[in-house]
Amino acid sequence: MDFAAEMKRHLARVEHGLDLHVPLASTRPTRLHTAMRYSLEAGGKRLRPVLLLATAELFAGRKPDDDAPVAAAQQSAIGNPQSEIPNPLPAAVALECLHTYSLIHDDLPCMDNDDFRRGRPTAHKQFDEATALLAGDALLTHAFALLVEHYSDKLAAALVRELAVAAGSRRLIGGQMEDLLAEKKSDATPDEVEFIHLNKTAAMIEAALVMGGLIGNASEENLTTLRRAGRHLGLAFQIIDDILDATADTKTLGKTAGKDAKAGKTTFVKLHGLAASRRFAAGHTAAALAALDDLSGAKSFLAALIETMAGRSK
Ligand code: GRG
Repeated sequence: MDFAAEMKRHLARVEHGLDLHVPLASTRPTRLHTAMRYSLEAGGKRLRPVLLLATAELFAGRKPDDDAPVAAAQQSAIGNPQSEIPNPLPAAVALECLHTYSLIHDDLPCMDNDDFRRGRPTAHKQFDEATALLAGDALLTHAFALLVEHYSDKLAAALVRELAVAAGSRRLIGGQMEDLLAEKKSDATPDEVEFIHLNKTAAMIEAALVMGGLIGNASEENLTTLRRAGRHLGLAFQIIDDILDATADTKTLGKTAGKDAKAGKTTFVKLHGLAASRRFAAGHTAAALAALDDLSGAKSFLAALIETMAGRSK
């Protein structure tokens, strides 16, 4: 397996999916659609949609023809080289829309008040607060519309449920609420920090793997294994995010670095120190890989992706 080529293929699918499944900036209301696309097209690692696509392929039962060029004539096939499973691309786009909404709202003056995201001015800086708020709202809503429009009733219900729970008050939004409260005090407990990581970060990564599994018609047992892998991967991802915030620069990250320490925020790094944080991240990465071992299928891309994420620099 050529990891770089596989990653390129998945990323091309995601970009194609965003082109295809998000309203064009030229359509009315153009300001809103322009703002939605501004934040989406700023890039980002596309980690969650790639995880979803790769997981769905795991259950598709046959290896994709990874060198197939992305030719215009093949546009309709790009979304789904494995025709025996439903096309995972609209769900991958839904996940990226939802994730991008959370970033836009997180950057708003009433939350993190950030000027810089994905290497660009944040949405409220580029447009205005009301437009950024509405672009986030619209991306959130659009995510669910995509799931309902593109999948059979039964699968759509399962996908909507998974995403709604992951993005809801007990998980993503709940994690964000606790994070905002924790920022106001410098003595958050390890338990509070773990709640924030599990819900603000790991929930959407779990959802990526589980939604991929649902599209691949994975068994209940395999869905549970995917959830476990996602949880560990998400925890590793957030600990590494905390480490990068403390050690990397703004240009490399594409978002403001050093914010946590400046705000006196209790992070994993503040609680445990850099060396122990690196050990915890490595432990969660190993646990995610071990969970993957419990699944059958061609797992080498997913395993390599998990390892790459552990060594990421942004
Ligand atoms: C506003 C409901 C609501 C939630 C906000 C996503 C989020 C929750 C806050 C952003 C700040 C943060 C550090 C969140 C933890 C999750 C995380 C590391 C998000 C950034 O994800 P990346 O690194 O971003 O995958 P890109 O830009 O690469 O997609």
